[in-house]
Amino acid sequence: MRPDLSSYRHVATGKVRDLYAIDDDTLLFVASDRISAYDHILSTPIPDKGRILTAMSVFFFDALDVPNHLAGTATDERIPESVLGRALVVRRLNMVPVECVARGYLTGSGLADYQRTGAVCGIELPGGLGEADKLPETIFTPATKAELGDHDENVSFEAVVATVGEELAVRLRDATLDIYTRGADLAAQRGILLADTKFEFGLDGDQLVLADEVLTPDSSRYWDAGGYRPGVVQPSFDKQIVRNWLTSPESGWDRASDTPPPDLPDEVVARTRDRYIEAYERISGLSFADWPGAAA
Ligand code: Q0N
Repeated sequence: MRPDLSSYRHVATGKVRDLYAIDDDTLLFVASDRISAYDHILSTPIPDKGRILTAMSVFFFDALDVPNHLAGTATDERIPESVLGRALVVRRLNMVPVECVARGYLTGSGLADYQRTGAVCGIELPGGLGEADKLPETIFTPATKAELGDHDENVSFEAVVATVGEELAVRLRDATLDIYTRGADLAAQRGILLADTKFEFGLDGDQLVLADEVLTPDSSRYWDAGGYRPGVVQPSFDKQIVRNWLTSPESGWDRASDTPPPDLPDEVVARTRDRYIEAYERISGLSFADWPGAAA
């Protein structure tokens, strides 16, 4: 008999994920079906998104050769039936307060910083780079949670050294670049580019442990390699259908306004769900139908 989710104390909430305490050493990490776009959490969930992203995280945790926070299988008996397939039992760690980002391509806040300063997180880049260009080498571009608002702030490697010390800063950078490279190689074999990605690490004593979700479309920018055209903003592999609809006259929504986005039409929901499944199945080579927790 699986426990009810209400038997666990809620310990942290993200925009689309939640953490519960199982015991002193163990947490339940739960991914929801919520989706964000243009800095809004949409009112319409994407059915199975939480299960698909959980399946992707588990695929990559298994494929990567680094210690991770998983402390049970996807069918662990401590997982409540109500969240089966979208929850994982994880080891409680001392989280390192650094968002560990690796970038292989220039876009988003990295491009904005480059255009302003010629550098990203203090790393000087060659001149003449533009939107979506591949970088000469993968760079470590750490960020910290902003004091106000929800946008992370890019910081220099020296700022990370000041926060966690040189030894740990170097381990974070090395692990981040290694894991990005492994993830990008796996995706590239399936025709998908990993533009950039964010990792969170924790410590278990002296051991550096990969935590949070890994290499999911929520923590990463995935682009279809077949449509890659440097110079313009690349369509997001997973969210482009939602973005296109929200910014079309059809939605009636003004992105610049303070109003929340409208409910998504069923067709946009269904096509977006299919994109998440396609991303999982293409990258992993596995079938989502085999993942636990499907409605009976
Ligand atoms: C932890 N966050 C930030 C889920 C994700 N293994 C762990 N041990 C201790 N703390 C954390 C983890 C993990 N992962 C990670 N906060 C606490 C991101 N959260 C926000 C809420 O939902």
